[in-house]
Amino acid sequence: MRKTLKSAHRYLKRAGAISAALSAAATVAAQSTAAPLAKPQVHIVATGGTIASTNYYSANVGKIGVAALLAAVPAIDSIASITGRQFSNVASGAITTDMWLRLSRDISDTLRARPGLAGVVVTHGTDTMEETAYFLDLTVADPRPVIVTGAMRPSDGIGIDGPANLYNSVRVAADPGSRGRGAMVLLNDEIFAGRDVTKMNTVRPDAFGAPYRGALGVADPERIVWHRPPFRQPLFDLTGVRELPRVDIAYAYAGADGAAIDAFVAAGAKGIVVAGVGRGGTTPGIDAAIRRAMQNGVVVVVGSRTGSGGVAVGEGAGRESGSPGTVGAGDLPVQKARVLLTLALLKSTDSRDVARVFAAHQ
Ligand code: DAS
Repeated sequence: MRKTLKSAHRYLKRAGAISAALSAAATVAAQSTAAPLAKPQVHIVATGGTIASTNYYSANVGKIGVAALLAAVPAIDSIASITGRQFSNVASGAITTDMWLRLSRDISDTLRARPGLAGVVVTHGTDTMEETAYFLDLTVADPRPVIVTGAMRPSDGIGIDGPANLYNSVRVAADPGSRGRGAMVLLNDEIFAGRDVTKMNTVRPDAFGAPYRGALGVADPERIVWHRPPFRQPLFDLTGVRELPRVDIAYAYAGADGAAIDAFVAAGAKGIVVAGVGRGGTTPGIDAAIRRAMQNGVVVVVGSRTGSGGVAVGEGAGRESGSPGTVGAGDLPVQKARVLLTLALLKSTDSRDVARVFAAHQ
């Protein structure tokens, strides 16, 4: 009983601390001038997803906030000094490009305001986590790490993975070896580069992988193990960017015509990524629509729907499939190629420039 009260007291204390952290930006400013703490400081930005859900497999899906997420992992207190912010509480299918912009700025601003912070953890739905992680990887310039995590099982499920993922993400965010590695994804003890990671299973706790390049490291019980030295690709500066251009993905399949591409162009797409067959192949109908789109100034990138392996990179990569002038996605999955094309279009709408960007990000 005493123990229960003690942990309830600690929970309330933590919940109070978090709501104070949420209440005003001034709190963040105050923390930056506070005396240095013995434990590393980690900031958590919660966006929603299964990790923050209850009754997930029912018609009445519930939500829990960042304070309750932390309360489920009391051991975090022993490894880091935590602050938290509720950015949103949505399934990741509801994350928009506008939210990417705000989230990236929010994280960069927090890191700038708090030099004592070791790193940031973002909790996120797993469905589009890889896209958000890649966007943050390409836009948060600070060398301190951003770890994106979530859960495959809801917070009130059996054998839940959320608390372990959150705990390990805080460990990785606090680990000096994380510096200079950009935004990463951690689930199931594995650490992946934001660029390389993809969701490969709809339900299993080991749903994430990087089929072409492999994991960056693992969160072992006694230490964080890194398999490769830090490496970052060129970044994009979001200063002055108010909105991101529309970029859509068109899926190729036997007999596909160009209706989807024509519709995307009509809807205002500035870029289109084609999920090509095999090594970036298309269909006669898609080729014709690609030519029409390019005549309208739309930049077209061709990737593959296969899930692993690359397509030729560089302007004219689609020549093989009958669409010269397209840009090859390399080994980026189409949903990642969409993120890169969205940012590349902020700099240039010339497909030759975009091809150089794609080449630089392989
Ligand atoms: N609810 C889904 C999402 O928000 C799945 C999940 O988080 O695992 O992406």
